[in-house]
Amino acid sequence: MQIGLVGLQFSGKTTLFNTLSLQEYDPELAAKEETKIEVVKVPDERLDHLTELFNPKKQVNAVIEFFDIPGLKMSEEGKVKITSSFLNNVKNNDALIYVIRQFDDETVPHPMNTVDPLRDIQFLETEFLLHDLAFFENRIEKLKKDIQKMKDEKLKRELPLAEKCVSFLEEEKPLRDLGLSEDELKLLSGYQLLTLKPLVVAVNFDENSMDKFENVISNITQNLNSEINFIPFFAKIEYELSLLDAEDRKSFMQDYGIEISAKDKIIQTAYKLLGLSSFFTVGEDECRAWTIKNGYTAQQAAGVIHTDFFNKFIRAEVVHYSDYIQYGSFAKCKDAGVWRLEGKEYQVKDGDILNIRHN
Ligand SMILES: Nc1nc2c(ncn2[C@@H]2O[C@H](COP(=O)(O)OP(=O)(O)OP(=O)(O)O)[C@@H](O)[C@H]2O)c(=O)[nH]1
Ligand SMILES: [Mg+2]
Repeated sequence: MQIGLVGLQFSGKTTLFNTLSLQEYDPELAAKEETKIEVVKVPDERLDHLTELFNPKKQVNAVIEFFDIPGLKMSEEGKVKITSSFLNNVKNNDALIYVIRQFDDETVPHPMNTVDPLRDIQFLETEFLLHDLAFFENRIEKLKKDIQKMKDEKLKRELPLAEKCVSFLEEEKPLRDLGLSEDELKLLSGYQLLTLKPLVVAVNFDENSMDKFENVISNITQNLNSEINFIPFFAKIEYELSLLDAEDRKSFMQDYGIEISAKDKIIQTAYKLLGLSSFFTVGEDECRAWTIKNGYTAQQAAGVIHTDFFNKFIRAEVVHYSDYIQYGSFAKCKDAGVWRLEGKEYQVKDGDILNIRHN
């Protein structure tokens, strides 16, 4: 799973990225105009606990890939403009996080000169909307020609869908709010539409702007055409805290009134937003968390571990994490009747411990 950090120049993307990936902020590296990629472990206390119990050779957490994309700058004509390299970087992601600046700092220029989070969000939304609209205008023209040439049922179904998307975009609404069905989403899946990507807006506050928090968020929500998930965070403070050891970090977080770190908030929200959950495999060699989409069957989950497990699937042995913790061993789980053998259609639950039986 790939998540892109997107925004205007100097909004705090690299500072957040370094907080997520526990790297030191290097101003020279941060100034380079290239996308940086980091694989970030998904923290999971349940997995930590399983590792304590099984004492395996290694623990493997689920991971998310974060892409730190260079921000949009003021051009020579004195305007912030979207570029094709920026769009290409954005397209590749499964979900987007807009990193929006609320912090005030005269030494860090804002590319639009003033701090105005609502304007910055609307700027990105409008540009992405126009991108999707332009895509559909070309696509519809091509579809009409192709439908005349060949009698393709799929193309015929795509045309009204494309037209529906255009009407929605023309009302200045992002496609993620259109409530498309599974089938419709499948038809669009090859197109990397920007306003269809799940979105979180992370607003970067500083110590001085903390008390404006309620006002800022309500001003944004009242003026946007879309219901958006917000994550307020403090890039600079949280970056500094991420460099401390766990205990100091906890006590400083309490001092600042930060209940959940930006890292945990972002990962939790991403999981929820993308409809993801985790299952575990355990053993002497490794205890591991695997990421699946909600609703995956046991066979699909087996396929995440290995395609052979999908093809040669027989049954899954299943115990839920909470049952395992309650009873303390697989044998005791069997006695209690919470250890089950499930077939390929079984829907895996977040926190299931699986052992796949295969040929
Ligand atoms: N005062 C203050 N400075 C911040 C905050 N967040 C980031 N900065 C500073 O702003 C500057 C730019 O931060 P980056 O994280 O590199 O910004 P960016 O969004 O990655 O910028 P580009 O990659 O150029 O688009 C750095 O000097 C940061 O230390 C903040 O919350 N408060
Ligand atoms: Mg950066």
